[in-house]
Amino acid sequence: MTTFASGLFRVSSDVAAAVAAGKPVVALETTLVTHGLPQPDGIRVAAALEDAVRSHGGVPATIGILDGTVRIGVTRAELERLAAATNPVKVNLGNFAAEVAAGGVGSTTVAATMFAAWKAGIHVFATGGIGGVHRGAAETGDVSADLTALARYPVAVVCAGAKAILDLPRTVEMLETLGVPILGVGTAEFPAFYRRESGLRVDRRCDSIADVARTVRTHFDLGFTSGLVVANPVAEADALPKELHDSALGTALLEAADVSGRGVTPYLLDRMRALTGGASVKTNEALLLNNARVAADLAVALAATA
Ligand code: PSU
Ligand code: MN
Repeated sequence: MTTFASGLFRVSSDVAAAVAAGKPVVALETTLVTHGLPQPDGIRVAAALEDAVRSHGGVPATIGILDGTVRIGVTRAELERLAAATNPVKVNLGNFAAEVAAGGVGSTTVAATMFAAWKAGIHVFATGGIGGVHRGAAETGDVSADLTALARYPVAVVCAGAKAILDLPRTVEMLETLGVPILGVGTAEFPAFYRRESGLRVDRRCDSIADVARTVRTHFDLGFTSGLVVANPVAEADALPKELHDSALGTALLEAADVSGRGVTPYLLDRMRALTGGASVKTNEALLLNNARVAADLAVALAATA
């Protein structure tokens, strides 16, 4: 266990050793465990993501907040504490310090995980789908802090695009405004989480992991301090069928009219689960595993060229 001077960050010994040796490390978030998936799926998937990273030659660093410290590389027991916590706080950037100071149990979103990964010297991160500009944001102002973090922290985020529950055209516009490159893994189209297509473009289509790694390395070598979106579409066989997807999403969005703030994304994901008879959870799990494998391959490729 490595403890930063401040004592606020605790890095597990295997992650600290891997980072120090320049080995491939992949950060993983915990909000999908506590808020994105029902239990016991959340805890099971979290362990499966770590295994997927390992089987592709990477060292997983699952991140969360426990007992007033930021944990980088949580143990299985700590993961279970997170999953079992009654009301774990969903931590982004704005409530990060408050949650650490309060000493409670917090799960880290894409935004918070990017921040912690960067502090620990980790530059590759796998998640399901990033947050973005919500539908109706013109009235509510609800834009995910994930976009803020992408603009700020030099971490490549492997994801299946942004969640379809969002306003995807505005999310892509905002990424452009913030100067965050979007790389498509084997696709020229920005993926829409449960489905492969959105009709929106990416900045660069990469047809191999070596190509992704070269572009990510170039971004960092140029001196950019922002992150990148590595958009890896769900496999066709795992995608939600279009009709089921569109009808469930339409209903979920109508039902979510009265939900606001940090509850919106978990609410919509849970309604998608119920309205698709559990199929959305299977799709979510499949795309997460796919992203963990690609992130490990990317970390391996980056480590080889360091
Ligand atoms: N990807 C998933 N499931 C999730 C999330 C991502 O497959 O639950 C989480 C991430 O932690 C992301 C968060 O940061 O949803 C976005 O929440 P919000 O829209 O409130 O920023
Ligand atoms: Mn929000």
